[in-house]
Amino acid sequence: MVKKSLIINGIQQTLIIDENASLADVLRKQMLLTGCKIGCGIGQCGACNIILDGKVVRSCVMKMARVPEDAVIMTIEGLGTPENLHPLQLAWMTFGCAQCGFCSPGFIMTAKVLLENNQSPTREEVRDWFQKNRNLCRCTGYKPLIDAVMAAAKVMRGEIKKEDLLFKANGESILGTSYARPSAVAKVTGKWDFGADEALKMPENTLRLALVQAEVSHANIKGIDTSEAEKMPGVERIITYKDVPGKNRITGLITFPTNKGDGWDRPILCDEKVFQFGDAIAVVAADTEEHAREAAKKVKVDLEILPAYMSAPEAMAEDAIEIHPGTPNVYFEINTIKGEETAPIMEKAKYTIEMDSYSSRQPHLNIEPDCGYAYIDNDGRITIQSKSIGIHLHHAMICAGIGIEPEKLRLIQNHTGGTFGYKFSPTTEAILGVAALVLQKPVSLVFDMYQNITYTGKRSPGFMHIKLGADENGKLLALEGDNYIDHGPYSEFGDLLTMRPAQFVGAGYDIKNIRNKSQTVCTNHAYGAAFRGYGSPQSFLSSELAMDVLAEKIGMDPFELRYKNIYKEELGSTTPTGCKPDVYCLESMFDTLRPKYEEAKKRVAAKSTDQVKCGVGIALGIYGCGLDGADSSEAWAELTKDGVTIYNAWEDHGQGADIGTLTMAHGILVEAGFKPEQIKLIMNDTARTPNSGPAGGSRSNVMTGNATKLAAEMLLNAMKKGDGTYRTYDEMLAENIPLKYDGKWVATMCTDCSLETAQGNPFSVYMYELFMPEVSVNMETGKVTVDKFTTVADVGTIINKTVVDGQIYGGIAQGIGLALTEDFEDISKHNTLAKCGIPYPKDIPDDFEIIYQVTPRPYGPYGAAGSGEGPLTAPHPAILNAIFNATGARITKIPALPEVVKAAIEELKSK
Ligand code: MCN
Ligand code: FES
Ligand code: FES
Repeated sequence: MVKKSLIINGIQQTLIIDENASLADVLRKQMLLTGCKIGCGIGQCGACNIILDGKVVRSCVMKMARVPEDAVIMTIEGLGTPENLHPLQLAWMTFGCAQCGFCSPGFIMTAKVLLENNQSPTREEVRDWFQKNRNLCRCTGYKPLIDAVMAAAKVMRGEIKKEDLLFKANGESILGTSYARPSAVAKVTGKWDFGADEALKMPENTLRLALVQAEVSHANIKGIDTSEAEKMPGVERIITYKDVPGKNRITGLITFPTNKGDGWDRPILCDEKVFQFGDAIAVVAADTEEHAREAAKKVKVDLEILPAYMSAPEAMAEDAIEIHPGTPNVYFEINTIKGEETAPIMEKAKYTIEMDSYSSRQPHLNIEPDCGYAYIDNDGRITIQSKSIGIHLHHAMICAGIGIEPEKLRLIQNHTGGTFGYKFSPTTEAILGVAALVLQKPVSLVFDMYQNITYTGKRSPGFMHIKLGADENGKLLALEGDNYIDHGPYSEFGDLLTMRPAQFVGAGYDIKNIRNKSQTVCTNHAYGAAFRGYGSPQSFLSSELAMDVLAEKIGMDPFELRYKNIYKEELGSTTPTGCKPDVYCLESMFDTLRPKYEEAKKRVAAKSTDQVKCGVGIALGIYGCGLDGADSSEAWAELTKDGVTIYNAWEDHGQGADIGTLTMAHGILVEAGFKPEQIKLIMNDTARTPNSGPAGGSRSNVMTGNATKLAAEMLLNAMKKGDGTYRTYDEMLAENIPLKYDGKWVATMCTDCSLETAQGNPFSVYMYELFMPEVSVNMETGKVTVDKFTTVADVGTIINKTVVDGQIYGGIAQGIGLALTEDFEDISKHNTLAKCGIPYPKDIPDDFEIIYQVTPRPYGPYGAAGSGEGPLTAPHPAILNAIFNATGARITKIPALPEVVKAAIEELKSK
């Protein structure tokens, strides 16, 4: 230990520190300056960037020994206050840069140093600077961040006033505006505590947990020896499956009765078997995280290694044993049977094409590692706070496994630094619940990035086969498919996911006859979790590549082939599930894109050289807003002395549940003169908010939006007087009129898809998007760069413009990663953000054009659809189509890494 004097945020401080500790740890744990975030912990993400003696420093990898005496340190807490924001902080709010907000302090501090040294940077200089300082953002697609720095620079140069940056409501409705989200101020000032930050501030008797995790992918457990670990310093107790009071299973809540499993296949703590790498075998509770982690290393597990099936074909092999004895490895099948038998039609079709594609095990790569804590609240409830994006859903999934009465379990969502769907599955919730119950003390569990990557769910790979038949004019006649979804060892939502290819392969096109079979396969690779787009990226990879292959065979422009075949009202076009789409909006979207496409073709042709070939690609993507069938949501509105309080459980990944809720309610309440700041939000606590359903399937804007709007309407109606004016709070009380209203919205117009044919009307509202990337391919190295991205989106009425822009930029950025770099196949290699191929600022184009078409949706609140998943439906086949357009090499497996593209180019040359 040494004494060190530091000037932190303008104040001289004397600290006793361990010279081996990182600067980030000292700032966070000793100073509680939690605006400095820990993402990767190894210098890859910039979340911990602070300023030290005028330089940007990644504080997680800066040892205290290297921090000079009297160093001048500035963290986000020292920059601006909510009352007096720095121009960068204001600009971050204006441009919607703080989606989840986890990366915001690091970016803002990095940008501050740039602007101190160069008040007039170019956009490219800003991008270079962020790239150099390793700043990663998984939510925004980077462009808004560059916009924000450019705007802040203008303020600092005195060209615009700080006050002019932010949109102000002025008594009008904020619907469709850029009104900043309520959480923005806290996010840009570093005051928005995430789970790991709150865990540091818990009471002294809090026990810190560490997991003993499997390092093999499939094994029988013969014994667990905790004796040595129990003697380690600080250890309070080691918990194994024997201590779990309940069923020790997380139930996957089987969605469809034709599923051959029972859904009780995922242990909270492994008892008989290890099913995948990372599975939790025991939990160590100790006084500090370091002690818990050290002790965890001493737990000995006696294993009988079994063959590990790391992909669907391996698990389907004839000699493969059942991963869950008693349940076949292929445990669910769904067939789309639409129209006439396809085989005779294919035989007569003038043109047929047939192809396979493979959609990868994309990792979510949220910058905030998974974390949570639990305690027993004053009402005796086990209270679990985590990144859950389905608090009521998870309540039902873990309650019996922990072994408590439902009313004794309370789930609360913490501020969440991005999930992109992985938190549709419970992660640490049940373990935290068991630990709090067994230990009767508060507990916390914080993953590091390695754990976050290796032991959270992933996008399920899709092995997709497709055949298309068309007549002499290119009119589609029939589609056949045969698909396998590798869903890892746990069945939760595997059947639902497998329903998606049944609903979305070929979606967007008028195809009267379909035979498409999809099956779910249990494997020992990472368990399948929801991931933005949920089944649509696998589906559109198949059909949107196939459309290009067909266009090539016919000798038609891929744009024209699509245009000819898209849904048209006059043709009575129906979806693959045989129902009318909510709106027919694709034709006009293509009309809008056509001139842009023509320009792009000329542009890429002009740019192409022998060394670097350029191309343009097209794909369409569609996704439903909701869970299948009569999905529903609930929200409450209550009049208070100061305004209105809205209660709902619209969980916030970072997408903007707060601004969504506020705008939905304000759009109604503005009639009675309420200002946005008079609307208070109480969200995401099973003890205080109604069940609004999970924030997945891009359902919330439609479902919870409708419920919230309804609750506000009910309140407004109750407040309305005969003369058209509105009662005050006191008048309502005096007249004994209830103050609180319950808005319940049910998609009664929907039906489940038949389990025999997949025919039905599963979604009330869809979102539509066209993708047009322009790429350059280095013919030597195979490296692909996306130079420009144009997209036409129809998400209905826009509720908040900045939010939707951000969803689209961020979703497409993830699509670029999906297409070109991201993977989690090799567990021994794909275990850091960088090695998993996360895109850095320079991997995403700054030349990004979003064109909106607004087709109001009959069942959407104010006519709105959702927006979260649309941008990640089909950007990746569009990129592969652009690579083909550039080079003639057809890539059908993602990611299209340079070596893959290079090999395809070489193969082409050799033909
Ligand atoms: N919205 C809008 N106008 C529309 C449509 C949507 O303003 N016409 C806004 C909504 O108010 C909401 C956002 O767009 O703030 C997304 O709405 P919606 O599509 O209904 O999606 P959900 O709120 O249900 O959020 C979930 C969705 C999914 S499924 C994933 S996965 C996802 C996503 O949103 N993960 C995200 N976006 C994400 N964004 C961030 N930053 N981080 C994640 O983890
Ligand atoms: Fe420090 Fe990622 S670079 S947390
Ligand atoms: Fe950047 Fe979420 S806002 S990671």
